[in-house]
Amino acid sequence: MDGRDWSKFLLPYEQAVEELKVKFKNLRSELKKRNEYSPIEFVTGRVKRISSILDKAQRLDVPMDQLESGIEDIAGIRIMCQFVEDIKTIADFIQEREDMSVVYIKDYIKNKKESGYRSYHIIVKYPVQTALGSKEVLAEIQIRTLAMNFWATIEHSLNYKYKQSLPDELRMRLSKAAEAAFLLDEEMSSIRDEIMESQQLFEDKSLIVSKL
Ligand code: 0O2
Repeated sequence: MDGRDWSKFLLPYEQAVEELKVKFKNLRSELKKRNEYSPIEFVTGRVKRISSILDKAQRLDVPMDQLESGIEDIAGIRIMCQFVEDIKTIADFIQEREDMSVVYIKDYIKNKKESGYRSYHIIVKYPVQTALGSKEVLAEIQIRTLAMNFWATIEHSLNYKYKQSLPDELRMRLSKAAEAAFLLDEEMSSIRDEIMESQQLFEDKSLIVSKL
């Protein structure tokens, strides 16, 4: 594929990422407007870089003509939440939606990765309406707490710097940091009711002030 073919190949994935970001952001704002608790804190998304697609295809032995089915995270959405409990709520929302269908789940919370990585991945099929008609693409939705995201973001940038071969000392420290993030999530969950109540009070107060 030359540069022009690649940009055409990525078009439906770009569209899927844009649409899915809007849909999950809307879910958050709708729940807030309904005065309900939102399990979604914020949403990001990206289309995988061509070099990363090619690296992954090589690593997983995916032929060039099977990238669409063989690489599941070309379109990637990330949903951040406050509490571990919110992850299940978001996963249930996704299961029930009629505009996407769940293909399978990778639960790196029950089974954390060797690196210490924790996150809940849902691979979905999502139809986009393109100029050439309807096209179903795969997308990976990663759901994680703010603490999991903090750890993963830092580990990702360190891995990028050290080109996947982290010095042992750093690897050990990251493993300890992953444990600390896990404990932070546990601690926050144990005072979840208290935190949610105070956030609700704070939002009610902001609403009154904005109406004045
Ligand atoms: P980018 O730059 O966003 O494309 P495997 O590596 O085979 O064990 P696989 O199938 O590649 O697992 O993992 P999966 O579940 O498809 O998830 C891939 C994405 O999950 C990664 O994308 C990261 O966003 C995230 N991820 C998975 N493992 C780790 C980890 O140990 N540390 C961090 N920080 N993130 C991880 P890319 O391709 O890395 O990133």
